[in-house]
Amino acid sequence: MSITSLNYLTTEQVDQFQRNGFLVIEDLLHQEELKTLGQRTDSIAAGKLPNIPQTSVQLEPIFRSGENTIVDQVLSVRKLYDIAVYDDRMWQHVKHPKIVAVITDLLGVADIKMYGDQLFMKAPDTGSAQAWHQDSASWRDIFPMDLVTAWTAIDQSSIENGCLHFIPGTHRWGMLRGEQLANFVPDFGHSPWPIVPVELRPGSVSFHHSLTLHMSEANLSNQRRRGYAVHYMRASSWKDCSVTDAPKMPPFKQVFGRSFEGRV
Ligand SMILES: O=C(O)CCC(=O)C(=O)O
Repeated sequence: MSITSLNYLTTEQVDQFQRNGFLVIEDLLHQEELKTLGQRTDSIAAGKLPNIPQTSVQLEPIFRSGENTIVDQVLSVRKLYDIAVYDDRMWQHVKHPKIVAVITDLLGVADIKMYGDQLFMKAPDTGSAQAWHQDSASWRDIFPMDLVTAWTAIDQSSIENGCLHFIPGTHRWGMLRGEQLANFVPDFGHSPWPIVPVELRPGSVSFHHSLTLHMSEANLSNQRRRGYAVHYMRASSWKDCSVTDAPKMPPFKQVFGRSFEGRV
């Protein structure tokens, strides 16, 4: 499949994303693709791929602090990040034609770079929660604040094992940090700010805007919940180097289309 035009999604799907700040596409990946992705994930978490630096592996807090002893390395990892720049299999996923087609439609441009990637392992019993946040509140050196994440369910993602939850329309609120956000959190779940849990079958992908508020609960179930989040931006984005407290990222790789002099 090749992508040459911005018309993979229907107008209704693009409208839905623009209205809610997120969109679900069920069964985007074939089961075979998913199987190799899941196997690669576990090999990286197990430390079997020497080209992935240890700095890309973050353990769950209870293992980091020594409160729990590591019995199974793979099930002790909280997340793997910045892995696609080191690993061809993960990069293949970043460039997946269907995912890139959705991203170009949602951003409305064909020139795309990867901002970064994070693989949330969310192991049974120990997978920790992710509090309410907007991604651009961390990536506050990238402008415009109009990035899109493709979150691929490697396992079934359910309310029980900590699926993503979104608050529709919050991508139109602008950036909220610290007290600006904390002030609203008690209102979430009540009108006019419903919380929408997004349960996904393995191989389905949810897409969210970088200002959409989202969170996930701890995994208290006995089922794994791995999700691979790839963050895409316009190749014409600008990085404000005077912002010093944003994450330090590897060089941004071109995913599709053109690059622009003086931009990311
Ligand atoms: O997978 C999770 O639990 C958190 C994901 C997330 O925050 C993101 O993809 O931006």
